[in-house]
Amino acid sequence: MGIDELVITEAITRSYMEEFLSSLESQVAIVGGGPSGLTAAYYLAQKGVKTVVFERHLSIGGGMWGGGMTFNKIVVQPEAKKILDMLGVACKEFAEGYYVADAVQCACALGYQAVKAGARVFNAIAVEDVVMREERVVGLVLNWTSIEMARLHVDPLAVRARWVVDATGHQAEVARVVEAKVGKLHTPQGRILGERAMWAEMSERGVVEKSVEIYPGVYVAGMAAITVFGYPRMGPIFGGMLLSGKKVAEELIRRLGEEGR
Ligand code: 48F
Repeated sequence: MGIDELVITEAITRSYMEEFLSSLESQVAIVGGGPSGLTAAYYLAQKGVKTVVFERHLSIGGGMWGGGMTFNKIVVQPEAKKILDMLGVACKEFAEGYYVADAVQCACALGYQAVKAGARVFNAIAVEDVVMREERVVGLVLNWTSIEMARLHVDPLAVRARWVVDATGHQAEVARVVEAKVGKLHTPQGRILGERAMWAEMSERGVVEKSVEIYPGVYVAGMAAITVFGYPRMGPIFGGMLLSGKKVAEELIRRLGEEGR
């Protein structure tokens, strides 16, 4: 049997389009496939929540691959180690309360487990805006990263989601769009405060605490939460990222459950 290029092309195009069409409406749309976004996706999908992740880059994993200064190891605390154990990532105790894991293994495991659990990841797609109805975000505006990079004047497309998670990292891109469009976030300060200088302990606590709804329909996770709430950065300790994603997933599972009642 020969190999037909047209069959390959049709297989890719049809399969992709089928999945894209079935992702036009989801329960949770996560912007950013870094550690916080992927952890949220994993926990949501595991509970059967229809979850989609949009990632600007070709590769998921965000800032995890390079550990600290490209020494590709990450550090996590005991609570977050439990998540890595569950994902099948090997952790080694370095000192009391500090575990070291391989950054590449972590990034691969997170992506693999999230997709295996049922999350649909669309890479090479950038979120450039939100869709709103009255005072609530109800969807995302998307375009190909390649179009963004080439600065082509091409209109985007839109998807709908009951909940959006801003897991875009240091830039808090979705929060910035919402702030720019509506003028005021539903946070105590009403605006993005910006990330402060490094203080790992305070930041690791803050990132979980501040992984909350910042505007109707929008949650923040990971470094985006730090940026919105003006907390310090923490460097290559990743426990807070994983715990933040888990917290947002649990919160959304609860809220979707309440809505379904
Ligand atoms: O930056 P990133 O890894 O965010 P995170 O999950 O984790 C932060 C840590 O990696 C590290 C740290 C903790 O120790 O300080 O920085 O908070 O992943 C964010 C992902 O979002 C993508 C981006 O390419 C990256 O993979 N992203 C950002 N903006 C957009 C986006 C956008 N507008 N559309 C789609 N993807």
